[in-house]
Amino acid sequence: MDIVIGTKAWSTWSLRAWLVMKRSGLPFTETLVELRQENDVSGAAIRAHSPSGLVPALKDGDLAVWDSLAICEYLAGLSPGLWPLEPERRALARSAAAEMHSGFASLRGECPMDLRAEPKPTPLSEATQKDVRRIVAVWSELLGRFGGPFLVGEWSIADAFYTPVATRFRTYGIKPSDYGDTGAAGEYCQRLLETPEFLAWETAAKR
Ligand SMILES: N[C@@H](CCC(=O)N[C@@H](CS)C(=O)NCC(=O)O)C(=O)O
Repeated sequence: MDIVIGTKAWSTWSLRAWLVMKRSGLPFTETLVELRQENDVSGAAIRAHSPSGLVPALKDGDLAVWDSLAICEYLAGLSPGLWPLEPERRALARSAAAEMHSGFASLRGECPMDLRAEPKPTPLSEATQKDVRRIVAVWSELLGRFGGPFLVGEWSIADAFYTPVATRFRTYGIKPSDYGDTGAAGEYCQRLLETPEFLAWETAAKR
């Protein structure tokens, strides 16, 4: 399998799928497309691999899967353990991942991931504060219900979906404790930034 990803410092959707690819334990290669090149150079390079013109895409023989959540679902079908087996945990992990996949537009627009940026506290709009409050509530609820260390216990696809959020919190100086956290969410946020898979991605992003 080959995973087509964008610039590691910026591409949050690539990061999510790549983390899951790594955790799957399946052998893979990666094709990196540098984003934001002029004259549609990036777009043309992506379209050569991805029918949507977006990264990530996963190529497996003549199959091209072109959306981060679909890639994760495909990998979960090939490798056990990426979603929890127990229906309750699985349903809540999927809910959390889906809410991230389709939501939090204000946070995503206002606080883009930049793994090369120096962390700096930044004032947030009302809409982004609302997104942050909701994310902290989701984390707190699931960590409280299942006891951690990850959202539904063991690491799952849901944690891949929130790893870029943890980088944004760090870069823009967003403290979960200012948004209703009583401790577990902040610790979880830090934990996401300390997994070996994320650290490997971050090192490559800074190179
Ligand atoms: N819903 C898609 C979103 C993918 C997406 O927006 N990817 C961005 C990069 S993170 C992209 O390819 N942008 C094209 C470009 O920057 O040229 C997914 O989950 O994979």
